[in-house]
Parts: sequence; structure tokens; C-alpha cells
Amino acid sequence: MLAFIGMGSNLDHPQNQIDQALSALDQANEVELIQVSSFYRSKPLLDMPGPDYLNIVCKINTSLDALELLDTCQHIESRQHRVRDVRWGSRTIDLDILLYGEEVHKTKRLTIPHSEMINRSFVLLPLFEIDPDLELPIIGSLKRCLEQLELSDIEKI
Ligand code: ROI
Repeated sequence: MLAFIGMGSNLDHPQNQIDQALSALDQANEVELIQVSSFYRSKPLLDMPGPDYLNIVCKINTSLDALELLDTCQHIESRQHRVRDVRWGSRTIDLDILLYGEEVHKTKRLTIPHSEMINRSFVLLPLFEIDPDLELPIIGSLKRCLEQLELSDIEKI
């Protein structure tokens, strides 16, 4: 199955955090990293206090099902000392499953397509860089979503 994962970090050397999570993902059982976007820099969403974020999106091929993939992502987060305290607070690393093939999930643990992705330029821009013609289940054309977003606050690096 092809899947897209978004990563973000704004603490403790964000570029290293993301590089480390990417190699952990590539080395995980039944996961093959296919493509990685450029890095994008942006301010914390909703004017939350804290350093700027770096974000990327990667494309993987996996034989894990969506929940197993979530376990793998959360294992990588906890190895990199992600602490879940303040909602929307700063974090060393965040891995979000954005898309899992064409599948739609809506459970307590997992919502796919990721519920906030259409509002987030730091997700849609790197996704667009990897796959400009992508059609999102339920949501529709990625290109059309991007047309509705403010893109002045994000920098490709
Ligand atoms: N803001 C930015 N710019 N990038 C993120 O990855 C990010 N992740 C989050 C919150 C705290 C909502 N804000 C973010 O989880």
C-alpha cells in the first residue's frame, strides 16, 4: 500500500529529528521509504509560542495495515522522546499518517485522511511537491485545496 506521512519538529535540532525519524521509518519492518519532500519552515500554528517548525512529507510503500503503521509511527515518536503534554505544544517530533492508499478511517485512534491536513500549508505544500495530481479520498483535488490556503507564512528551504 502507498501511504503518505507528515513529520514536524520544532525542538532539539528539528532537521536532525526529522532525519532520524526518516531513517527509523525506512528501517522499520515492512516499510520502504520511496520519496521525501523538501524541508519547509513555518511559525507554530495558531500563533502558539515556540520556535519555528520544520516539516516534511514522505511517501512510503508498506504491507502494514493502517493501525500497525500508526504503532510504528508512535514507536518512533517515543524513541525520540516525544512528550505528549500540552495540546498543540512544542514537540521534538510528530509523525502523522496523512493518507493510506484510498482508505478512509474514522475511529478514536485514527482518522484518515488526517482531519486537519486541508487547513495546513505545511502539510499540503510538501505533499503537492511529491504528487501534484493527488486526489484525496472524501476531500478531492489536492491542487484545489491548496488554492484556498494562505501560503505567505511558509518557506521552502
Ligand atoms: N505548526 C507548524 N508550523 N508545524 C507543525 O508541524 C505543527 N504541528 C502541530 C501544531 C502544534 C498544531 N502546530 C504546528 O501539531
